[in-house]
Amino acid sequence: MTTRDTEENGSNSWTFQQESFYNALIAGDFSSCLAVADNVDSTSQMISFYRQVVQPSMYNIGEAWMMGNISISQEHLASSLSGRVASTLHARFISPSHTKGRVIVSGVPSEYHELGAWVIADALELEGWEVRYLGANVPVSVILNRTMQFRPHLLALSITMPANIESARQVISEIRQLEPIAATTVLVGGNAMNIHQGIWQNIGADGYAEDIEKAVVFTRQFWERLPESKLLP
Ligand code: B12
Repeated sequence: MTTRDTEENGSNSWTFQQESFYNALIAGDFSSCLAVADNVDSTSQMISFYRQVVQPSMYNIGEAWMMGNISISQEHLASSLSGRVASTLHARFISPSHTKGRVIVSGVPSEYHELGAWVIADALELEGWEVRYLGANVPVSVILNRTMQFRPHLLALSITMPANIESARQVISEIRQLEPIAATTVLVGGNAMNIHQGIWQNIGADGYAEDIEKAVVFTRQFWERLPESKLLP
């Protein structure tokens, strides 16, 4: 399968690649994962690849694990392989120029799911944002300290487990009480936000995006509409 096939045949090709990628994950075969990722030759394709290939493959891994069709070790291996693929793709496209503002991307406390936040961070970096990616299961104090020091235009929080929605609420509430960073725009996303539609407003966030494609659209619009007074320093 070539990139040209992908462009000409649209979603059918992604479907084909998703099957190949899923099978490679199940087999624990990094080379075959990379062979699928080799079809990605632009940053916009990378975003589609995460949304149409990696994300559904990992969701299917979750289903297979829940049904008892694969072992916990296969699920761990699949996460690790997806992360290694993401590192490879990021290195392929990384550009050091920052044409947009600063963003912190972080998992909330007790949140061990990392891949969603990771690919959002990579996508925003390639969009020109100056990114600080904090990882998974980040304590409230670390998110607050980093936000105080880095003064991001945007704080992007990832929440997969519904049980961690309260962690997100706490992070946002503490941000709002710290005068220098109280007005930081907070964008949330992740499985828990997708299941509980609309809860992002209830926990005090300023925005929500369902997936990597919508997150990129949100951040582009946010940056275009940001008043000049907020661009400095
Ligand atoms: C891999 C995995 C794990 C790995 C994670 C390893 C790692 N390093 O990340 C490990 C083994 C740690 C794990 C642990 C657990 N897991 Co788990 N896990 C998964 C699995 C299979 C894949 C997750 C993934 O990588 N998805 C791929 C990414 C790309 O998708 P995504 O996270 O949804 O991200 C996209 C969007 O949501 C959005 N997004 C994400 N973050 C953000 C942030 C912002 C700002 C924005 C705008 C958008 C955004 O954009 C992303 C890209 O499009 C899912 C299955 C599933 N359906 O999600 C289960 C799943 C999430 N896990 C589940 C469970 C139950 C658990 C455990 C409780 C299991 C246990 N008994 O220990 C623990 C909980 C740990 C914890 N406290 O966090 C359940 C959750 C059910 C629920 N709704 O409550 C799921 C759905 C599996 C299932 N079918 O039952 N898990």
